[in-house]
Amino acid sequence: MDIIALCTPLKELVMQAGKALPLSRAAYTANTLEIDDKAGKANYVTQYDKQTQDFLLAGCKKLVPDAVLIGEESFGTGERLPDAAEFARSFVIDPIDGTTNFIRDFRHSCISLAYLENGVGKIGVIYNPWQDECFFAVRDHGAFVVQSGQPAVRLHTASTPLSHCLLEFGSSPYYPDLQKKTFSILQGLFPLVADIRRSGSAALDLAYVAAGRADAFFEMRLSPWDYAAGQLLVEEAGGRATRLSGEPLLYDRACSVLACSNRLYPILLEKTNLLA
Ligand code: LIP
Repeated sequence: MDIIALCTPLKELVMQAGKALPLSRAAYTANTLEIDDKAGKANYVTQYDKQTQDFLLAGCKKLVPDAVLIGEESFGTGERLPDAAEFARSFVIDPIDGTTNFIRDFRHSCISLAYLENGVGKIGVIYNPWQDECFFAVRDHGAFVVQSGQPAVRLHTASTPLSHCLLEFGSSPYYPDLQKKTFSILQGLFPLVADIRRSGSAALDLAYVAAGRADAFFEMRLSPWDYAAGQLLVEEAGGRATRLSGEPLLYDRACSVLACSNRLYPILLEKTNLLA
């Protein structure tokens, strides 16, 4: 597969889906937001998550007919997933990452789509329609961001010393049993860094690490659709994204995520494991 050639139509597909979303409460209240509860605390899905996923899956099928399609809204929370590593070609898709933010008109959510070959990310696209910012990466060809039709800008992770770091984290709200560990790590790291941020969109958190807007991100449990595109962005921008144990991210089930620059990685890997 010519992944450079495939990246452009995938970006166009994701941006078309993003531009179709209602970007303010006024817009979607008019269409009455339908919110369904999924398994797990604070785990919601709207008709826009489902419609966006249907649109993206149909578009991916046209572009790569033999690819296996793995979309968030096709699976239950914590369910075992088809392992992308077993397929020559697959797409891993989060139709709206940051669904709670979307429901609350927080205006910080995105569409995250990754194309993988034998379980290895080859193309990642993360689009935030509220900022009209599209982050994308092609394996071995770099990570970029394009905003409102401007020329693409190359992304590089920041080289911030630990004491000046901006640390993003996720609170794994769907898994209350992980709260103690999450805040134990946070309590241990907070005095060592400049400050913390919790945005509500893991995919955008990873894109921001790749862009150098933040220096590190961790979350105790996420699903492959939350991190598939962001992992490639971080790696192509000069960083690492693994489980908190240092093992590779999983693509057949949920796992923890630690992402940061190559420089910070050994330091944060050691400290988070001491604190967990
Ligand atoms: C969300 C992530 C967030 C995490 C939530 C949820 P969703 O993705 O972006 O970081 O804390 O538990 O996984 O469910 O909005 O696509």
